[in-house]
Amino acid sequence: APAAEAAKPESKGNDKLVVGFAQIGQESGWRDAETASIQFYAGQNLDTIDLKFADAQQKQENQIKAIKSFIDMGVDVIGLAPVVETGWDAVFTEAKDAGIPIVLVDRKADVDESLYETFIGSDFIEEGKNAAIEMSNLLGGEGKIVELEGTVGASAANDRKKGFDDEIAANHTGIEILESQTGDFTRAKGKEVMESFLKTYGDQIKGVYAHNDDMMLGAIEAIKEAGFKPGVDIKTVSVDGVKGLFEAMAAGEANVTVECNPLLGEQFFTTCMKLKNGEPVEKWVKSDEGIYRQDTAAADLPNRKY
Ligand code: GYE
Repeated sequence: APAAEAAKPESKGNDKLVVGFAQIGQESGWRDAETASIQFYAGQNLDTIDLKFADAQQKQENQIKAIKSFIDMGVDVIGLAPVVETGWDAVFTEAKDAGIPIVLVDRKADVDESLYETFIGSDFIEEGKNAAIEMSNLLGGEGKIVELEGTVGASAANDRKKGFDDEIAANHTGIEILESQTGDFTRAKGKEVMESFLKTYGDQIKGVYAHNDDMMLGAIEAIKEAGFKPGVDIKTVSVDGVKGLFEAMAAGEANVTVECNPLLGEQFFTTCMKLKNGEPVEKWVKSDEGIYRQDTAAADLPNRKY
């Protein structure tokens, strides 16, 4: 409609799909792969896609600012990987009032379903549950472990914890979590927190569960520096499936990674295009993912894309 077009300066006389994407930052190899996937797809389709990309450097306030500026630009669709789950109601309502659909990518937001169109991403509860089963198998159903949590308040951290805890409580009561602490999804903090766990609990620790591979790669360094063998003395289960973790598995220094797919670029833009064209989209576009273990890591490595 002409009236709507007048209110959308970027779209006016622009047949391209104009998308604003508010990325979290660059905390992990996983996120770098996601950013690359989104920018690559847009770059391959410059004649039909105009991508405005914002990096929020891990701050929700920066993501909110980016969304507000996308609303002012009058983009067709706003994509967001919400750093934390809560605190989005006001800005999502602004987008809705401006007639701009919101697509959540890779992490969920805790808002009324009417405030966003769809979530494209993984089932983190399922990932946590699978991680618990793998840990229990590695430890023969019994042992003390520590947990490196993701960013406080992030859906990927909340649900990976819940899925893991529920599965342990229901079916693997011989597994005891000595302590859980956030490592903010980064390698540096994962290492730091693991060092302090090792100081406190020493050889009581038989396993580490990390909410992402980057934190585990940091933890592996800490374990080695403390004189233990990661993957042997201390078993590891983490989430993502980044190349570095496959290398660690191939070297015998890690045990399992539960895959979480960051290559969402094509799905994201296909969904945005449907929304621009007024076509229906599913409320949750779920990723298809596997579980990878040490025994096949060397063979799997050449096929890994991130
Ligand atoms: O697992 C982690 C990242 O939101 C699913 O964020 C994503 C998570 C991913 O930094 O490595």
